[in-house]
Amino acid sequence: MGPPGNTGASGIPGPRGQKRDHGDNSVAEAKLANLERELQSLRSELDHTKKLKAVCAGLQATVAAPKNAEENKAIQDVAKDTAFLGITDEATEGQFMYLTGGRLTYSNWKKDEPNDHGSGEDCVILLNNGLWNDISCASSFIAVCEFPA
Ligand SMILES: [Ca+2]
Ligand SMILES: [Ca+2]
Repeated sequence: MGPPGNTGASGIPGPRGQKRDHGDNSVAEAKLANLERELQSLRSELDHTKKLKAVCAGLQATVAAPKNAEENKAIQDVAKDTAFLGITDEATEGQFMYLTGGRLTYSNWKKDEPNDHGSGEDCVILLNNGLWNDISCASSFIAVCEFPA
């Protein structure tokens, strides 16, 4: 076998990139600031639903979510007060799902609810009268935990 060949010559350097225009970046910066703010509010909303889940998860249970009128009444009787249900539309606005997954199979909305009022309402409470209202996940209410039978 012969000796190894010579190293090839290095290639011609590519053309210099065009100098960037130091024009107006303030529009992009403002957009970025807006996005950051939006992200922050989304994150805090997410934290609240996570907390809601965590309330019962620590007890190997889930936040109660009625699947029929009977269960709705049962939760109402246990709670004796306005209480969070294990239901949210945080993933897709207007499409309420159980915290445990799956689309709602039963609902008992108050008239004109859910209305996603104000800056958004992605959690659900059971009112004293048994009807439901969507509210901000940052609100404070009790939650009823449901233990697997
Ligand atoms: Ca909503
Ligand atoms: Ca509402």
